Amino acid sequence: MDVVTTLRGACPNLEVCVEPSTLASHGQDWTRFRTAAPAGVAFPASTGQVCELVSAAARNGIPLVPSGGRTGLSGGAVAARGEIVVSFDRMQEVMGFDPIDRTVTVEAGVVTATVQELARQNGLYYPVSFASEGSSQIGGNIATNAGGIRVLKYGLTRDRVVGLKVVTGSGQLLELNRGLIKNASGYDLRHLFIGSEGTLGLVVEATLKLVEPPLASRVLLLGIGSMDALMKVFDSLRSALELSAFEFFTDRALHHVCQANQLPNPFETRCPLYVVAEFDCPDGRVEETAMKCFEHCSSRGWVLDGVISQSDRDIERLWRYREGISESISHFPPYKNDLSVRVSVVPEFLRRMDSLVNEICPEFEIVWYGHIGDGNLHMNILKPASMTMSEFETRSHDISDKSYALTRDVGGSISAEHGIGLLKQPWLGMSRSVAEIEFMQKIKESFDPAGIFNPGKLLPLIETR
Ligand code: 2HG
Ligand code: ZN
Repeated sequence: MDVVTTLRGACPNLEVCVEPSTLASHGQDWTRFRTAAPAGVAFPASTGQVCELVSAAARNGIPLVPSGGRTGLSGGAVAARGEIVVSFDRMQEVMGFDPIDRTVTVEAGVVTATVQELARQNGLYYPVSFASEGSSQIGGNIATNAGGIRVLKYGLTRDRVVGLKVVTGSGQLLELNRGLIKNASGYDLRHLFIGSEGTLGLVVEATLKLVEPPLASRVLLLGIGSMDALMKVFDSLRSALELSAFEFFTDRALHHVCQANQLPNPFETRCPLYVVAEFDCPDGRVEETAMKCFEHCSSRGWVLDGVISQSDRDIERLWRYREGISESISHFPPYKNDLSVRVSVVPEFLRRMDSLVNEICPEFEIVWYGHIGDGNLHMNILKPASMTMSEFETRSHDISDKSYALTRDVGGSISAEHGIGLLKQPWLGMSRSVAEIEFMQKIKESFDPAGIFNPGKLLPLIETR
């Protein structure tokens, strides 16, 4: 019997769709290197239905691919091997807001921007923010421990999750931490699920901690001459101001974002590097400090040109130079790398990585941007128009072998915030030791004994059928 018929028989009330257009849309995320080929897409409408679905899948050895807003960039939500996709599109309820605890409890399918808006309506702030927040879902954010642009001040998704409900591989519901701030009662299983990329269980509900909103903020867009200068600017700004973001991009990135969005060049002269820095600016005194800092950096020759926002519209306009980059190059398509190193290592790492890629594939264009204040660099290698996808993928894999070895040698990670997923799986050993991977496998076995959750993602594929 095929898996869809088996599942429909075991869970008669569960919606399982086999429409070709739904299979194509829900079997894919934003990665463009695999073709979607799921057997069906399940749309559970409640936690109870998720439990039922998972126990039926475990009994029958049916692989499940959890799927949120499908904005991932590592293939974590790609179903290319006849799996059942589990969509949370019908689990989008806001369960509650607690003004004393300052938490919001939501089902896994609630969109990130909805949580931000809910916080705003209640005079609070949900600081996890990134370009795809308008469609990414909380369950997916938790599965990848999403970061984004304000990690510098507010931390990652992990730092916001105070409670979690997950369904494990036997269909059992676990309620983890229950919104507590302090809980010294043993292993904090919640943190195992955060960043587990859907390999240990399905997140069905989360309680998220909100924070006090910044009173007001300002954004600086700066043109900078070199990486060393950029690090000095970072140091000056963070000593003087309460920075909430410190992002960088190169001249090539600026070229693409301007072209795709018809944006004017921000300055008369082109600069090798650009920074978008946001800081809390509650009063004129802070603004004065920012101006002094800017003058100091300019007088040292670290900053070549710059502009400061004067209004909320300006803030939005300046952020577009950074936030629009990923989309502006998506049609090439790019071979994406989401690397992290200690901040102190960034200039040397960038130099070495640039010359390594140029040596192996001089014809490839590299576009760098990212959350440099956290040491998180997005290295995007663009496919030359004349090259086939399969040749591009092979050549990019050659680059990965060497670039990830370099990342390992400087003590970095091959994934900072996008996850290992399917695309980076062959190189997991570049960031994790053999012993670590063995422990990860044992942890997976204990939560998912039938091996049904996202097989082949993060950890190597073990055939179950
Ligand atoms: C960003 O920071 C996103 O813009 C996407 O994480 C990164 O496109 C990328 O490589
Ligand atoms: Zn990013």
